[in-house]
Amino acid sequence: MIRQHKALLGTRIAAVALAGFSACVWLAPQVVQAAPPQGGSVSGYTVQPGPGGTISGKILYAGPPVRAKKVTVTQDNETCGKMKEILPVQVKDGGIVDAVVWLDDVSHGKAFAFPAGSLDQKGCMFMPHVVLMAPGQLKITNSDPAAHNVHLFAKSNRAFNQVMPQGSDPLSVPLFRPDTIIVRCDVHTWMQGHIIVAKNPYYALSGSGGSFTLTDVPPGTYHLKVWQETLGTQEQTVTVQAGQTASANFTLK
Ligand SMILES: [Cu+2]
Repeated sequence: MIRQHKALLGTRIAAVALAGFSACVWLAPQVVQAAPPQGGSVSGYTVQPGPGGTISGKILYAGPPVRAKKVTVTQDNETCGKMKEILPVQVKDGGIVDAVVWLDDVSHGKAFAFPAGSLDQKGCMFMPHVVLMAPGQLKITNSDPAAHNVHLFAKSNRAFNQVMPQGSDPLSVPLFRPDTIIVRCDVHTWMQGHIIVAKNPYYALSGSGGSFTLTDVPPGTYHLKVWQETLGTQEQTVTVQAGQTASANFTLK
């Protein structure tokens, strides 16, 4: 799975490298637009609230002991430190944190209610590591006293690549199509994050213990999927009844 993911990543990088390179210029700071209304129309999904049920569960880890990848920092040491330890998977209280869980085939239900998409660069890391947002504008900030270069490897949205010097005004990047995007900094090679632009409101990021909850799910049977950046994707079917809680656990390794 990891190998497939890397191969896919390589193809993706090659595909957008040219577009990204041509966009790699020093631009005047962009004006930040107001947060877009959440729950705008997304192809294949209709807002149609009604009685629903809940899906809750845990994303558990059963792989080998997690070893951090150590990266020696050779520039901007005052801001970035001397060493970065990058975890391929973050396990907390027995579960996987920051796995993305979603209903893949829900056609209608509640309105989008995710927080506005926001990504910061702090301590030479992308924060949060995984952004989950509705289609709309992603606000990107640089809290560091150093320059970063935000590089989005988008599939459905336009590629984006821009330098953000120290003290830059926030950027606003239009991401109006559902997508899974890798974000990198071209200055600091270890900086990598993920942006998930959801195609429906039934997405969650797993928290401590790997736990997640999806609420107000219309009654029905769905494909529930989970994705973690180095462990890949799994799915299972889950049936939801109004007023009930369905349990769904995954074990990744
Ligand atoms: Cu950077």
